[in-house]
Amino acid sequence: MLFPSQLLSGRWTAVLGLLTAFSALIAPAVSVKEHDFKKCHQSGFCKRNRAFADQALATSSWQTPYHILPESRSFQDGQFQAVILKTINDQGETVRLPITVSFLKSGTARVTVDEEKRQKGEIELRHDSKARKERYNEAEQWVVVGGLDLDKEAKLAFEDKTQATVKYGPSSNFEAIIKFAPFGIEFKRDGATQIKLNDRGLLNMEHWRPKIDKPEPEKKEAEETTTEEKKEEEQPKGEDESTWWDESFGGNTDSKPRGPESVALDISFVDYEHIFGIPSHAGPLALKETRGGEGKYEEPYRLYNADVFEYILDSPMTLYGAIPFMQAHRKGSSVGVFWLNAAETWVDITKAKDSKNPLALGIGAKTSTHTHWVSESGLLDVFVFLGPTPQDLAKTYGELTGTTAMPQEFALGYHQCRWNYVSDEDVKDVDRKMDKHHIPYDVIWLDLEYTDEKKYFTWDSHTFPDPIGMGKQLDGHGRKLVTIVDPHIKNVDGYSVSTELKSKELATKNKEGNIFEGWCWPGSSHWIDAFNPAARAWWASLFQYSHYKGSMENTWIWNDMNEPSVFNGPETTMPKDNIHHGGWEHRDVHNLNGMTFHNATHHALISRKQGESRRPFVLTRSFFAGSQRIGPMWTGDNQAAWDHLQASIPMVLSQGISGMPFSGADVGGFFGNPEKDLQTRWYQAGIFYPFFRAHAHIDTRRREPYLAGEPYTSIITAAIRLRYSLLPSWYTLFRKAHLEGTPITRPMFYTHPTEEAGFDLDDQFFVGNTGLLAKPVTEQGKESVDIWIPDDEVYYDYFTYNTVPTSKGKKVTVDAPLDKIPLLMQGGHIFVRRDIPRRSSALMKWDDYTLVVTLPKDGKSAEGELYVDDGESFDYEKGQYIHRRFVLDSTAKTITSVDAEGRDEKDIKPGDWMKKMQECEVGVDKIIVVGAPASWNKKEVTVESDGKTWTAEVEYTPAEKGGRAAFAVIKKVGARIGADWKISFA
Ligand code: NBV
Repeated sequence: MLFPSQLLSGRWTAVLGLLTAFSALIAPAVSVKEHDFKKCHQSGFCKRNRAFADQALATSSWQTPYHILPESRSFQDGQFQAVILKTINDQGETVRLPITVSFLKSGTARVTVDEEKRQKGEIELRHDSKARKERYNEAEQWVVVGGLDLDKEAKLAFEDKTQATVKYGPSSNFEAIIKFAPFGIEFKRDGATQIKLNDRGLLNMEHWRPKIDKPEPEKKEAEETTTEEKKEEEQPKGEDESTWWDESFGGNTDSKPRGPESVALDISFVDYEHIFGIPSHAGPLALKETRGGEGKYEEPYRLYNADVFEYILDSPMTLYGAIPFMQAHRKGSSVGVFWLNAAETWVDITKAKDSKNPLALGIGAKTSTHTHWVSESGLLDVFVFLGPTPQDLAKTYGELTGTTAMPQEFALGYHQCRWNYVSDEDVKDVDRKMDKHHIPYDVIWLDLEYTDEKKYFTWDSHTFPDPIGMGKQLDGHGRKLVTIVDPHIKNVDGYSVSTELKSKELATKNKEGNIFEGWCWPGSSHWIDAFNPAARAWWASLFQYSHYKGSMENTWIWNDMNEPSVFNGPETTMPKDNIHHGGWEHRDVHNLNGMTFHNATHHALISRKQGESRRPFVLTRSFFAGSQRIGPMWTGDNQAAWDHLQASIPMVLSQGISGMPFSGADVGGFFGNPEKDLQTRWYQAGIFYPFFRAHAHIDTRRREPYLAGEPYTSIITAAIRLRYSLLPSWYTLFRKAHLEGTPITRPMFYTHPTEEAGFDLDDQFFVGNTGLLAKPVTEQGKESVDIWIPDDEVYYDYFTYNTVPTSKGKKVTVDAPLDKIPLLMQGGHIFVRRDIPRRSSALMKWDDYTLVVTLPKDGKSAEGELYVDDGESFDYEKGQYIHRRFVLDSTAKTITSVDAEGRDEKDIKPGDWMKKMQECEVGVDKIIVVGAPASWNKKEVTVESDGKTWTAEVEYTPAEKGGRAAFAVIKKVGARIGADWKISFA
């Protein structure tokens, strides 16, 4: 039988590829062609599992066909093992599914279920497939970096033939009740049920079975039936086999050599109404229900990394990256799950009032959320986190999958990008103009067109004849260049990268085991298989300065299209029956693909030159759980529209609570030309994205900030400068994210987990623990915003020091004309700035600091911290950093700075950077105390540090009635930032 894809001759595939690429360039469409991407009913396994769920939920006597064989169970060293039997027919035939429940020291529990037959390779593959027989069991190797130590203290508290109860976790207050028949697991914390697995009986592991060929149905003459129509007709009475053995979509056929193998499970969050996570989707932070109804989605959330051209908003459609981590939250409690599976995955969400007492008719009943997870293949591997705080979840999930890589400091500056800066002269001109207009920036980016015909590692010699000259000019002000390098390699003779990729056999293969060929920007292309260690080593060699001519120490990389995007592939990606290193089908690893490529580039940059050891910078479009260890992501091809600006905020917040906070959206919008007010407002929001980059499509008008004209250019410049002045605080927050897995911009439910009115808010956020509360304007013509106040603390306006008339749980209206960013300071904090505007972050390296102290309502104390290191090397791993803790104590009448980790400066052998910090006496220039009481109305304060005592001048400005708070400025403090110091204001 010929599949449609085989019917297309090479020439036609080429034309098709070109057409797709071309239409991508010129298409004026406003939104994605939704029909290019599957809906659940077009994805065989999703449809089957939804149907299975429908049947189960409609049958009152429904019993899951899975039970644990009691005599197979064992419990040792924090691990419960047994065999689940799945009854597969009326004759009582069963298949064996080994289950392991691991209780980890971190308090996390892990449930893994495999299929014995596939595990042992006792299955037959169809179509002479070269694929592996097992269920994919290597996701862990890519994703999990720690936290797997077993909790040997976990105790089997009870067991009989029907169930086993294990007590585990901190002070043994967690409990897992493993029920044997029907199979299910209930997780409790302090005696109360939090999470239930298979409570609704939707567990479904499609076991292996041989294909039984049925006689061909009689052909209707004269009528041409399409493959899809044929499938519908073939519908059997019992199970829907129509997509078991092959499946077509959009003219591509997936050969499915292993037959049906999906894995599905229902996970219920008992008494939890708010659910967050599973990015990336363009929708609200709090996930919606997906089974239809007003204001709800009809489709499950989909996780299948894809190049979704002109994506739509408020949709559960898949996007470029996937993190299958979900968090449930209710007043004072957070729990979560992590579904470790890299295959195509769908998640249905419904909410229901559960009444423990059926006679209560729902009165007093609490809402629970029921989720249904379905993946196409692989193991069932789910981690259960019992919290109880959002911080606990961030920590335990971070222990497993890793935390944000500590970025170089420049990466937190402003990135100037467009598709494309057309020549090296153009780049140099933009660089000069940014300086002329006093607009700070750190990085300028080159998109596709810098290459010679999209051959990465080459330069177009007409337009970029002197990349080194260009790089040097940028370096003159400490600036960097980022070039795009994608995973598709042009299939052309005479291009050494392509020749080597082929001769060394390092590319992804097609189902026949030959090199896979598809279409992307360069035309006919091959894809590096970054799952292969040899491919990664080779990839690294390509980035050596001696090979990547024209790159230099300040060149960094952007990985785009790594979902991977294949123009003529199914759903614009790779065929699922392609084969990767180790014989794994693409279907098994699809969502990991982008991360493996990102990872390969990251390692390539570490080893560019012997002896050079700097933290790499690689931006990725596609990502998976664990990508945070490598570098930032951005939200892809958004549009220059107000609703896209709005959508960017929940998207970035969602990344943050899902362990990958280093994220941002294209400032200004990728497609289209933003009006000046939109562009301005976008910058005012963009300065709060952890990754702050402006970008634009090739067809858009030039829009560097200095082109906006007045008043826009000045307003944008002020916003960018605000970002730069706060860089010390941003960097400190990245350090926290690196150590503790914490989000950088934080939604209200995270910072105020007991304030229910804040759980649905996703348009305002705190900047880490600085106390800065921002609510960017995202609506056209809006000149004020209503900020919801989560607590009883005092709030000051960032710019005017006005005390904002707030009250807990109420909204306060804050004026926000175009030149004003709605930004409040919560009382009780000390945050750090550098106030001298410079051209780039590198030029601020030796500048003094400003401390801003916001007195709390009770006037008693304020606290904050600063982390600083050389901003580029790995020396911080050897203790070469300064980490201070600042405290204002009104009773003692002091402001102090001590080492936040109790280290003594004298005990740290200073390296070059620390020496220079000491020699240059980089110190505290001024301290602004906002809300300072009248007792601050004095001429001077005493400063003690480094064994000396001196005085510093104080300027006090009294409060204005009903408006500005009083504030004091301690001038020329003069204490070194790395030293202990004490200011007495008695
Ligand atoms: O490389 C060109 C673009 C890039 O500018 C954009 O940021 C990516 O998301 N790329 C996608 C490919 C084509 C987009 C139409």
